[in-house]
Amino acid sequence: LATQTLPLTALAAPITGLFPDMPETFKVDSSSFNYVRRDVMIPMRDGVKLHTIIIIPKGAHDAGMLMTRTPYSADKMAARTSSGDEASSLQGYDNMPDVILDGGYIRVLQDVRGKYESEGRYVMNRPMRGPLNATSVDHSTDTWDTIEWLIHNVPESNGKVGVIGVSYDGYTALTALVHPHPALKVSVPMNPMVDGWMGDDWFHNGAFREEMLPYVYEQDGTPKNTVKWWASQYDGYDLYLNGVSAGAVGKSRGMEQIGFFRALLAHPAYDSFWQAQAMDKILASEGLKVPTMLVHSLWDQEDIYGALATYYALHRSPASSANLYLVMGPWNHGGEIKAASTLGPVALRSDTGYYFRKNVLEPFLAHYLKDATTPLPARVTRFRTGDNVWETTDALPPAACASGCEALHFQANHGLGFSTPGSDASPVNYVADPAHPVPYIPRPIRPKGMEGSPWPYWLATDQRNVTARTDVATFTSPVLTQPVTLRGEPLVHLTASTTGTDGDFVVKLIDVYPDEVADQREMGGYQFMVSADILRGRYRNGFDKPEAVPANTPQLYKFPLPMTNHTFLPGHRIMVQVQSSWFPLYDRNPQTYVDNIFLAPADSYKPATVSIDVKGSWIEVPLQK
Ligand code: PG9
Repeated sequence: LATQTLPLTALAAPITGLFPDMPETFKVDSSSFNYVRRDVMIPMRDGVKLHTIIIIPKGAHDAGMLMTRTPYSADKMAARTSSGDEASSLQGYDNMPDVILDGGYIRVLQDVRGKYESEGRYVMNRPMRGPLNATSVDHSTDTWDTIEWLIHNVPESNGKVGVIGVSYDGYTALTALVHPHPALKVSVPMNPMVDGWMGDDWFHNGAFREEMLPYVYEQDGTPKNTVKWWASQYDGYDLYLNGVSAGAVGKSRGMEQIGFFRALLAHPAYDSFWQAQAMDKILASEGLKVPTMLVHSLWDQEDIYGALATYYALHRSPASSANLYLVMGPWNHGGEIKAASTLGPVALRSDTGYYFRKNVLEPFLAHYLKDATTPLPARVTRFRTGDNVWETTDALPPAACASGCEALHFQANHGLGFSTPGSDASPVNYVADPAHPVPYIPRPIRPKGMEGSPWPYWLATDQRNVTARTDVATFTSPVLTQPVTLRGEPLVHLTASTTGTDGDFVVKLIDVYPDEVADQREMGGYQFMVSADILRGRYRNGFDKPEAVPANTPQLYKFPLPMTNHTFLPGHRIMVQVQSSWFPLYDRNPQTYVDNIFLAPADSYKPATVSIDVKGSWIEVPLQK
């Protein structure tokens, strides 16, 4: 009450009693800290200033700079300053304190334009300047302008900059490679978002990842994610089922206000909007001029497509491949920067995250940012699951089983094997009912970011939770007597008909553990998915040209599955499952052809009988002989 009557000038004067209390700005006394933190606003070429945090080990000189550009708050990434020790200030998302501290790097964290403390307007995936972006700025110019500022304003540095980051921040590490600044010496895109339509965050082969709606809502609704998604049901299965289509769910929450949501609805197919912003295509035409280590997680639940698509796109050119390195490990999204001796319940027998950081990433960064005499790692370093070993090689096998693969045939009586099926192999049928879609994880479904969500490791979920469903077709090999190693991208050749006029096909390659596993009893009979994906049937003849499926007419559904590097051990069995929904991660296909599934009316969702031609279906697998 007293405050209301005091004149403002009185605030500065010493007053006894309750007032004044809180200082207008509290200054942290950091003189005893072992690092110096600078918060700066770096001007870009169009005048917009980007908030940048620079963390410098005390006494540093001639140090390399390691930068991450992020839409997830630079402040949060450097938030844990409670101990005055630099290790503590680098605990946030995307930091690898061991690599950064042991390397003595200057850490640079920047809010991308329009997010958190940076000026400007945010665009979800801001396309590069060109047909989709008529402005003078994009992530590549913002990176260039930032590096230009850093090399002139951080006297403790040696003028060499590396960019590094996971996911969105891996995407910004890729955009830095377009017309790169000469001081950019190295880039490490980890699990980067590369092509949102083909197989990363927004769609997979045309099926929309409906559970990304909350991410779009929060990330693109306000600069600081202050407006939070609201759930109308605890179980995501009910929420999205009641909402009918993904478009209707978004509209019910006012998402038409968000430009990116409108763009999703306007571009359900792989048209020029998606093609022109795919970073693998952009970099293939740009050429790779900066040494780059792509990091891929074999169980990446968010961006399983991008790193390898970029690898294959660049590897074709000798000039680009001279700068190209790849690591693939047994990780989920971002698992490589954490302790990783397990993948969900699957034991890996050693800390694979630490191994990667110490033996592969550290020397790579040191070579380019500190000391060129540090030996470089192999061109490709990869982990093989099953027998759990690291291996190195010069190059990956050809993409999508382009050569050297063998057919793993569907067989009679739900069998699976390398010999061609006998004439007794009759079709396998199931009824796919959009009113009861197959859940991708056990219900209640707690999606990404929600308390208790199994999202980070869902790709390693035990598939027994759906095997008994009558709308999941299962084919299983006899018990293996020899190890079977698959190394590459399997290619599905599924021949099936449907009574509907559209439909989705999910194909899963599964390692079935023996009935009993002596040293890990809970793994007895576990059905461990090693590679799986979905194809929206309307795109079977071209991703840019949706076509109705002719009812009751066998069609070929041919599509690659994600990279695998796995040994099925003796005593295990190989299993393939086919189903027509993976809900609510992917929106439901109404199974009646409509122009735009985002807007499918409730009465278009109809059950359909799917008939798999067993004799005409197999998976080409990259079998190591
Ligand atoms: N996978 C997340 C993402 C990247 C790009 C666009 C949308 C989402 C991420 O983890 O950053």
